Amino acid sequence: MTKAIYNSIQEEIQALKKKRNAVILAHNYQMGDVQDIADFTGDSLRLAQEAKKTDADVIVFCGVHFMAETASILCPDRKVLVPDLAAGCSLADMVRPEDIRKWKSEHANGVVVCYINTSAAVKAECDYCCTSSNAVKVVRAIPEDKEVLFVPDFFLGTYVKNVTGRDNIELWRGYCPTHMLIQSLEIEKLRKSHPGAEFLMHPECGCLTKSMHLADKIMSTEGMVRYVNESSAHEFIVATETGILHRMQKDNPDKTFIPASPQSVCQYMKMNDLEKLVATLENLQYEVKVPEELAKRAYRPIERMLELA
Ligand code: CIZ
Repeated sequence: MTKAIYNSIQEEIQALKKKRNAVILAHNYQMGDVQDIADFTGDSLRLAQEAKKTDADVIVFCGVHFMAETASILCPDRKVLVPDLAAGCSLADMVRPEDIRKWKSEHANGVVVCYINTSAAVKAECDYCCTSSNAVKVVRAIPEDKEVLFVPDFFLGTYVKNVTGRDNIELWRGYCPTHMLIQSLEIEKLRKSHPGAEFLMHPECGCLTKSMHLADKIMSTEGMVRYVNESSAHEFIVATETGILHRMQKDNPDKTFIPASPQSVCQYMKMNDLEKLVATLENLQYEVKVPEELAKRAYRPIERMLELA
């Protein structure tokens, strides 16, 4: 059989997508050309919700491993594929299921809230899941007399503690190395050199503990994207992984977006590319399938979050 000839790799991906009845989901931190070919771009929660709604037989998740696991948990009857199995998450790797079991055994009154950046095996040990857009809401829903064990992101946990004013929150000491690069000194300089710019900060940022007061808004990536579309400001300092600037700039060509730290590039997010996407669709590789028993347990904290959100 002769191989079809395409004018561009994008055309080839579109043809393969049709052949496989696939949907392509891309996280806000993906490379621009991967975001552009995707059917939906968003944060992990929005993408998982799109996965749940889709009629497609195949879900290609361009993001990192825990995100594909979440899609597999929510859509057990679909084939969930990732272009590169090595695209992991350093933050998610900072806590293991046995750590949670030990933590719980030391806090009999504790309720464990895990950030979505955790493995399915960790989620299965937790009571509630949350994202950066609903962490405050999730924690507020937990009775005041219960101790909250927040895992794994120390900075997001600190933000939640600050906003809710709750003292009984224990924080795991995990962090995202990419967001850790965003530090207060750079922020202070940028605020001075761009006095008219609005400053948007992601709650995973390393500067959060010192410079929370400097932010106009502290938001998830999806919150930021929505916000810049609606704001009347023309200039924004954006403190998160730089991949998000692609979507912001595309939706708002007349506005200026300044990365708080141009070095804040997640090496794992950038492992997916168009060539790998072709191989994914051609060979139906690489499948991420959370085993049924584990998926059932990991679904509970996600379901609680979705009910609240
Ligand atoms: O939930 C996500 O996708 C992450 C990791 C961050 C965010 O704020 O969107």
